[in-house]
Amino acid sequence: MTATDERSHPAFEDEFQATIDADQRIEPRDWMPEAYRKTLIRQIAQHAHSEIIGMQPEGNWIGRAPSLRRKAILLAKVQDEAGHGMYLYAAAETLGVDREELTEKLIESKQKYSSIFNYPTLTYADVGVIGWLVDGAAICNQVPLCRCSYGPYARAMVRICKEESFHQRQGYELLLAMVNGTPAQKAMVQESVDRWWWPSLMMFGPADGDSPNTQQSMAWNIKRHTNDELRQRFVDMTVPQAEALGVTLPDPDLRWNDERQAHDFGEPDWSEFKAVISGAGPTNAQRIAHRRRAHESGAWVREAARVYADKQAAKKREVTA
Ligand code: FAQ
Repeated sequence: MTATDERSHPAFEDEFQATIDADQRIEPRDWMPEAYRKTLIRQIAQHAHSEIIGMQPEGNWIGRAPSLRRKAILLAKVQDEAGHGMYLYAAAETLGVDREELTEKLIESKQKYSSIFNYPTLTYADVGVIGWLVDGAAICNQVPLCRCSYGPYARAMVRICKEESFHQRQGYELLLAMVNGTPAQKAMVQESVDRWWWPSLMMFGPADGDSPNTQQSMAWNIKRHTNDELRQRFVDMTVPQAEALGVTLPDPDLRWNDERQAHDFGEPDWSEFKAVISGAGPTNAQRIAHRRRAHESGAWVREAARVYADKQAAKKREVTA
């Protein structure tokens, strides 16, 4: 069945639902409910924007990396994030929007990006902690998205997740070097963990009871787990890693619960989360201003590419005329 097929709506809907029920993929050529398309555009655009804005906090340290090796690793990681943004914008474009339009919405603050990128990177330990915690949380959230019902998004996630694994490992390896370094380096790691722990937990989104989109997104097989399920998985995965590093996670309520076979942990400060996602976080204004400047200063490149493409098309027309 194609999007231009003239069969009646209920038939389209039945076929769509049968595809979802059979846990098969919806492809761009398939008919899909408008609300499904809109949900995907919202999530994929937010995800793409997060990758692009997410280049800024770590990009801040490229010129100050402590060695050539660290600089090469960091450069590669930040470039990967640009690549992830591109795959994701391309996936969104299969739903009938274009990248230019999405970028405009981002710089006009009409679309969101992840809350985590609205915190400053104050020390080099933040590079390691972002790799360990932020990429670790991203992996937890994104591995299930490789099984998302929308084909282009699911396929983009496969490659992205492979690269995120490298990102997480480079962060952990950097932290291992620092905690085995001088007492000042170890203290720097702990101070960074203290700042990033709670914002990392907030990456998974609001608690399930306050998440308006989860239920429908799960029914459509876009999301495969709830926000709280993934947050729990992240905590359980991270606690032994923190122990191996010799750092303390800043949560007095964090403890193993034998009955649940999982860790209990404290409640993130949801008022802070709400403030950050509504634009009042520590670096929201700076992040958007920087993105806007980059977009404006790239205008001539886009213009040149457009003129070149027009010239090529005109030449082709001359040849075939
Ligand atoms: N930040 O009903 P829900 C990365 C919004 S990539 C900002 O639960 P949903 C790689 C949500 O949009 C990180 N806003 O929503 C990297 C909704 O608002 P809306 C990005 C948030 O969509 C590492 C409202 O709250 N990852 O880190 C956040 O079902 C290092 C209600 O929430 C993705 O985007 C938040 N944390 O679940 C790059 C993964 N949480 O749109 C560089 C894909 C919620 O109705 C360096 N996305 N909101 O106005 C998802 O899995 C989902 O969209 C969730 C949110 C789980 C984020």
